[in-house]
Amino acid sequence: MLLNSKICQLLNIKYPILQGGMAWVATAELAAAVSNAGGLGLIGAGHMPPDALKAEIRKAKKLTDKPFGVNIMLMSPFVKEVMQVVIDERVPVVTTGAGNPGEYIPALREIGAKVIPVVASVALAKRLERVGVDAIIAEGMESGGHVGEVTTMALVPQVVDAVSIPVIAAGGIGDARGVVAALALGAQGVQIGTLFAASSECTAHPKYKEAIVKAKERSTIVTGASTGHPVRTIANRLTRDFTEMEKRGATVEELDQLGAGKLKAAVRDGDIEYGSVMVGQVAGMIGAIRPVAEIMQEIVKNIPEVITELTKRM
Ligand code: TUI
Repeated sequence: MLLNSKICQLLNIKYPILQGGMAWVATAELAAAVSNAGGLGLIGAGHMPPDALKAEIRKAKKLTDKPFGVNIMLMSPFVKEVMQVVIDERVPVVTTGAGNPGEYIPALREIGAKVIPVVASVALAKRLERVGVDAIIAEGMESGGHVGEVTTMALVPQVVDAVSIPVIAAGGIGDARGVVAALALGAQGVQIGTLFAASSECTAHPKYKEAIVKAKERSTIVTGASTGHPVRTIANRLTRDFTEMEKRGATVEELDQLGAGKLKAAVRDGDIEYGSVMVGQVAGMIGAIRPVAEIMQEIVKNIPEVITELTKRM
């Protein structure tokens, strides 16, 4: 009953569990696996050129007959072209990150795509509700990758109170306890990234996935605040160099130069020492690489048990 949320009806899915649209990590294989398991899989467009995204969408269409979406990273140099690809391919759900998608919303709504921006603040959530988005993903700073400054615990209820469209909680959710907590905060659904990145179907380099399994709760660090694009990654040689350069007052250009290509190096080439190993703080509670269906079933099975345990304590 609890799982029969507004998000399931809006997106035509069984469970209100979205997979984060992680650049380089969230390929067609992962997205299709999550959609086949009853959630909403997303392809992370990241900095993909339009042709590569089109190929990835076509691959996902072959791997699942369920709805799936595309996450568009608004800092991408190809943002306009990749928006056109999702429109041409009639992708049913578009999530956006790292910016304000306002100007693209009319075109996406015209093809009937559901538009769900990721926000890190109440102000942007309110602005986007007025422009006509279908739901909001409120993402706390526990997340991996590009993060805001407010935790999930504090952000989600404030966004829930500020808008009347459904809110999906993201950041710091790694099992059924996290899902129930998000629902308690008023969210209608959750978005989960790091846990799905550590799945068998995720095509990321085995060393990247092992880094998630090995991580503890304090293994990640946020760097890049001085560039205006703070990013959470596993602390390693790259973050040490980055922090040193930030302390020495390096320019944004120098810092961007240091970060260029480092996410791909970590995720695709397995360079976890000098790559940008973007993962969330929940990495500390992930103990094994498991199939997506098993991860999903365990969460769904444990939700009523978590709630029962809670009510016993009342
Ligand atoms: O976008 C993400 N997470 C990401 S994007 C990414 S790729 C990247 N690579 C190198 C440097 C930076 C990013 C890796 N992880 N999450 C969604 C998200 N969006 N979190 C925070 C925001 C956000 C932040 C500021 C959204 C809007 C915003 O301000 C826009 C405005 O106009 O107010």
